[in-house]
Formats: sequence, structure tokens, C-alpha cells
Amino acid sequence: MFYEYRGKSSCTVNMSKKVPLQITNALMAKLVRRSTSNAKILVITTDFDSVNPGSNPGQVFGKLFSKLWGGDEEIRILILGLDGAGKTTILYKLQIGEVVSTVPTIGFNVETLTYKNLKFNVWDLGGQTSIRPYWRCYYANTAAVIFVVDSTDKARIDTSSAELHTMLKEEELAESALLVFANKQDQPGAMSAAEVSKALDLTSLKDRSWSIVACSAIKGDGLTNGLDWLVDVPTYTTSNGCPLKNPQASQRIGNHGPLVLQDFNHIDQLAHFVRERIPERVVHAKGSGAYGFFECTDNVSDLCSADFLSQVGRKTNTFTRFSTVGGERGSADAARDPRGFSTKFYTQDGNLDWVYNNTPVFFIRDPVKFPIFIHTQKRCPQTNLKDANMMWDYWTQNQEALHQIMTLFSDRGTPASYRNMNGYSGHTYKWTNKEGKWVYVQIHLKTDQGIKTLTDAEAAQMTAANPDHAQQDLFTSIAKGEFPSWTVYVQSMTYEQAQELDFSVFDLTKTWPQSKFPLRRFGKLTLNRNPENYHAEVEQAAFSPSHTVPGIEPSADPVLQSRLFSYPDSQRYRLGVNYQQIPVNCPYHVHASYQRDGAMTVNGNYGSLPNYPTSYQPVNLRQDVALAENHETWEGEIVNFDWRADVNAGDYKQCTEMWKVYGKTNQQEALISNLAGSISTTIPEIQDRCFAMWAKVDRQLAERLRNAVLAIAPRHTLESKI
Ligand code: HEM
Ligand SMILES: Nc1nc2c(ncn2[C@@H]2O[C@H](COP(=O)(O)OP(=O)(O)OP(=O)(O)O)[C@@H](O)[C@H]2O)c(=O)[nH]1
Ligand SMILES: [Mg+2]
Repeated sequence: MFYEYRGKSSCTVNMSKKVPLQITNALMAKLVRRSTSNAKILVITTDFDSVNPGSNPGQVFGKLFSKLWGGDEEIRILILGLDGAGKTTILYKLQIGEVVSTVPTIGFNVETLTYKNLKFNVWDLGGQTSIRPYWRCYYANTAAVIFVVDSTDKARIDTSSAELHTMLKEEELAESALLVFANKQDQPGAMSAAEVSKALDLTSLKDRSWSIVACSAIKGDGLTNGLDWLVDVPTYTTSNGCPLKNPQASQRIGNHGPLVLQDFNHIDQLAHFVRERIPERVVHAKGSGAYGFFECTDNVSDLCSADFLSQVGRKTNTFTRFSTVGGERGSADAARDPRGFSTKFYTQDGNLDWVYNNTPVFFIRDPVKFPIFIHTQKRCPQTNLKDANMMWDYWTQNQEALHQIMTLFSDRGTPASYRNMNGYSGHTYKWTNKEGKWVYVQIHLKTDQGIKTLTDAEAAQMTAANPDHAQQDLFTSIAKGEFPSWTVYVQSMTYEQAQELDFSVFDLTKTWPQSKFPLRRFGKLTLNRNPENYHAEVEQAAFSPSHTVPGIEPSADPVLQSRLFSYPDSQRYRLGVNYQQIPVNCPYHVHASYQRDGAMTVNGNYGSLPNYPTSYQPVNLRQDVALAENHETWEGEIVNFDWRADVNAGDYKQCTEMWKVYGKTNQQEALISNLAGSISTTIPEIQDRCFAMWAKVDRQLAERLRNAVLAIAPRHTLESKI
């Protein structure tokens, strides 16, 4: 199906049937493992069924290797065919380049053959009638079968065909590639490759990569063409596909003369190079990603009708990206910052994105502040430095941020790795069940690796020693087969319960008490595969809270509502209007046929299908997925509601509780010390405002903080007061 170009079925067509897969999936799995363990070769997997739908841009292009730098694993190949077909002659012609005189093979010959940096372990089995039943003993772990036909042996071509098809029915060869050599082309009257192909009924092989090549083992013709098809070492070309003799030599007049403008390779290389960077995310620019799966472990159908939660045991493919927030793409992973925790679920009902953080609350509850707030976390317009004055000047004026700051300046603000932190929806979302009954929910992902954090000093050390430590940790753990996982819980609250809260259910600066709204387990997220290409898969990933599926809806939380707009807006800017067509973002099933054109349309653009709802070519409209219309009702005048003016005692309550918890868990000292490190770099006036602010949480906290700050940055005239 053209229109579902990245849907599962279409990709199978693209890959398995149109583009020959030269090396089997089993082989690919081996090569991928090898590539990640020693980073010697980079392989783009073609094992489509075992990967995520949105995961593998390499599949679209169908190439097996981007680079081959040797490697010591041998690839097992069988040479089969009737007796006298020329198998042994082919083996030794390939191996030593000579025609050897052969005798009928009783048993087998096995040789190691190196071709284009790949090592093959080639088994040439005898083809006599009595030996053929034993071929099957050699099938295990076979990457490819080379089936040799004596093209002059018309009398036995049907026997040859029967042996071939019997062999291919074997389970152990299900994933092996097939190369047929129509041998002895030097002989008069030899059948052509097309005739052999027809006689062998090769076109009936629907789910196999196969190719037929005419050859003469005696003359050596065609043999390497066959091997080239098998290994698929790509021929280098310019971007328009023109093969080049030497891509590293620019065209010039004479040996030392000026260059010429006609040299497309040269011009195109330079022009493409300077366009390699795309805008980084305005926040969360530095990140790391991995594929995995979500398993529904417990029945929550009383709360949610989402298809991917409809059955215990149901697995859904995912892609997760972790990030820091304030730094640029090259910034240090150990920075004191919240961490992003985004997961894309490739469900049958579309892609669901959880765009979460590692903290359950956030700095703001009016989204219009977001750009302003972020400015204070980034660089000063004049000095181009991060500036604690900007941060604390802002925070002391916007004290609803305190709850988040208390987490940020505890050691949770510097997680030891992405694997050792939790994820939280932060926002209130809504789940609706099959009966249309809905509840407010918050989601928690709890790390199965345990929480681990860095102290401020350890984080500083890590920043100096390895600014990419979290990227490295995630990649290498997954490469080693240590797959991180998170147990996933939901907190739910009815509309009536929400009315009784002493804070707004839409206030992102508050958490729901677990004593009243207990955590209920419903799933596990496991990350088990590294991306093959950072730019294609991680940098181009586009998560948005507005990418949702039936059964899950946003709440009226204003910050969430604003984010619903802002993420796709950002992605249209940094990736283009067709960002959902990029393989990592593309859902399993998509038929948005009223949405057409735009830069970089690569999905076929729905061909000749109508681009509006026609009366003559209908589309199916699912009626079971309508918005539940009887949720909250809203009424009132349009007002500029400044939630900041409304900061009240209730806003400090959860902070005070948290301070007490830190007392029990021995984290108070770390908080004071981390805060003091930052606040001591601000001007005295802002320091004083900080002390006054923290006094609203706890007077002792403020006192200890003041002492710590003044110890680091003593003042000549001590004017600080609480
Ligand atoms: C008004 C508030 C917010 C606005 C306007 C906002 C906006 C943005 C934007 C524009 C991006 C870049 C998106 C892209 O280019 O792909 C982003 C990234 C991100 N934001 Fe927010 N954000 C807000 C609050 C939040 C909150 C409350 C959370 C967590 C609960 C959050 C979590 C994230 C994460 C995890 C990413 C990185 C996504 C990725 O890995 O690609 N943001 N945000
Ligand atoms: N003219 C010609 N003869 C060939 C060609 N390839 C093989 N032969 C001859 O065919 C005969 C059989 O070749 P082998 O390589 O022993 O055949 P095989 O498939 O190994 O046979 P078994 O070991 O019995 O299964 C030999 O005499 C080869 O020289 C070819 O391309 N052209
Ligand atoms: Mg032989």
C-alpha cells in the first residue's frame, strides 16, 4: 500500500518483496550485536518485524551495511544443487581463483572465503541423490544458500526445482537469502537465467530475498556479481546516484590548476555539509534515545479504554528520549536541571506520546510565563553566561516555582544516569473507560534500577570528566543487554474528589497525596535497543502531549493546554511541516488524506485520492472514538487571570512537607548546600529575597541557608534579614 508507506504492511512490501534482502535477519541480528559491542561496523537492520514501526529509517532504504571494516564472525553459506551442477568448481574458483579438477563430492567441502572484508564459512555439500537427504543436517544458522543449477541439464531441471522447494520449506532456512547460479553459461544451448528462473518458479518465493545470476564457473563469469548481491557492499555514488571513481579528488585544470564549477560532487559535498545542522530544540536540546516496549501488566479497563491497555500482556513498541532542559546540544549531562522523559507508544490507534519529566511538579502554572522563565535558565543576553541572578530574580518573583526548586536543588536534580530516575506526567490527564466514565489521572514511572543521584561535587567532577556520561551509560547498558525498565503506575481521582481538594487539580505545582490517591500498577516500560542513527532517530524524534489516542485526553491544566500547541509548532519549525512522516515519528496506520503537500512530502502524498471528504470515495470514520462530551462544563467571561498574584500559604504547604521528608531522609544538608552554591553567586539584594522566600517554607531552612550563603560569600556590612 502506497499510502501507508511506513505502516507495517507497506514496509514489508517495500523491503522484503521489492528490495531484495541480501543477508538474512538472523545474520543481521548477529551483525547488529557485533556492531554495538565493538563499534567496528555500523549496520542498519532490516529485521522489520522485530523492530518498532517508527524506528528504522534504514529500512526504508534497504541497505545492509553502511560500513564494513572487517570483523571476525564468519557468515555461514551453503552451496547446494544437483550432482555435477558445478558447486565444488564454484567454491574453489571463488576461493583460489582457479578451476580445479573435481571429483563428485561425497560428504562436503568446507572453506573460509573472504570477500570484500566479510568472512564466509562456505559448505559445499555433495549433490548426489543419496546425499541430498543429509543436506538438512547443515541448515542451522545459515545466512544464505547458493543454489547451483547446471543450465545445460534440461532433463533434470524439474528435479532441481523440486529439491530447491523442498529445501526452502525447512524452518531453519526460513530467513536465509537465496542466490541461484545458472551455471555453465559457456556451454551451447544453456538455458538463460530467465529460463532457469521460470523452471524453478522463483517468482513464487514471496517472503524471501532471492536473486538469480547467470555464470560460468569455468570462465569465472558472473560469480562475483552473485557474491556482490549477497553482501550488498554499496557502490559509492554522488547524491544523484552517479558512481564516482574517486570521491576525494576535486576536478581541476591540470594537476595544480583552479577548480571547475561542473564538479557536482565537490559543490554538493560542501553545500550539503553546511546545512547539516538543524535547529536544536529550544529546550531539552541535549538528549539520548532508545527503543523498547511497554507491557500492560495489570487490568485498568475500569479506568481506561485505550487499546494498548485493553489486555494484560499486550506489548506496544516504544521510543524513549531522555534529556536535560536548559543546556545546548553539546551541554553536560550532569547539569543541575530537570530531566525530560518522553516516550512514544506506537499503538494500533496511533502514536501516544508521554512527554514527561523526572519531577512530579513544574515551575509554572501559567504557560505564558514559559518563554520568560526559560530565558532566565539560559544565557544572559549580554554576557552569554548562565546567570544565577536571572534565575533567583525570577524565582523570588514567581514563588509558585518553589516546590519544583526543592526537587531541583536536592540531589534528585543531578541523577546518576537516565536509568536511575523516575518519570512523572506532572500534569493531570483524563482517562475514559468504555462506558464513557472518566477520571483525572497522573502517571508515575518508577525506575527498576533504583534511584541514584550525584552530589553537587560528583556532578561537577562528572561534567569535567565525561560531559556525555548519561548518553554513554544508556547506550552501553543496552548494547550489553542490560535493559533498563520502569514500573508504571496511575493515580486516579474523580471529578467529585477534585472538587474537595485544597488545591486545583489543574495546578502543575502540586502533587496528589498518595495516601488519598494510591498508586496503581498497570505496566512496565523496557528499553532494549539502541538507535542506529542519532540524527535520524533521536534528533528528529518529535514528541507532543497532543499526540494522543482514544481513551486518553488532556485535562484543562492551562500549562498542558498550551503545550498541546507548542510542541508540534516547534517541530514544524525545526523538522518541517511533514515531521510526522519521518520514520521515527510515523504511526503504524495513518490516512490523513485531507492533509497534503508541504515541503519534504515523502509518503506518496496520497496519490490521486481526494483531498476533501467526497460523496463518491468514502473513508471509514470510527464512531467509537468520539470525545466524551459530558466531561466538565465551563462557563465564564474571558479574563486575564494572573495566578502569580494568587500565590498563597497553600503554595508553600507541600514544600514544607517536603522539607520535613528531607529531614527524615537525611537530604536537608544537600539541599542547603546545593542552594547555597547557586544563591551565593547572586547579588546581595537577590540573596535577601531568597532568604525571605525560603522562610515561608521553613524558618530554620532559611536560617541555615543564609548562614551557608554568607559563609561562601561574606558581606562587609551584614544587612541580610529574614
Ligand atoms: C508551557 C509550558 C511548556 C512549554 C511551552 C514547553 C515547550 C516545549 C518545547 C517547544 C519543546 C521542544 C519540542 C520539540 O521541538 O520537539 C519542549 C520539549 C520538552 N518538554 Fe516542554 N514545555 C513546557 C512545559 C513542560 C512540562 C511541564 C514538561 C513535563 C511535564 C515538559 C517536558 C518536555 C520534554 C520531556 C521535552 C523534550 C521532548 C523530547 O525529548 O523531544 N515541558 N517543551
Ligand atoms: N563447461 C562448464 N563446465 C563446468 C562448469 N562448472 C563446472 N563444470 C564441470 O562440471 C563438472 C562437475 O563439477 P563439480 O564442481 O564437481 O560439480 P558438483 O556440483 O560439485 O557435483 P557433486 O559434488 O557431485 O555434487 C566438472 O567436470 C566441472 O568441470 C562451467 O561453468 N562450465
Ligand atoms: Mg562437488
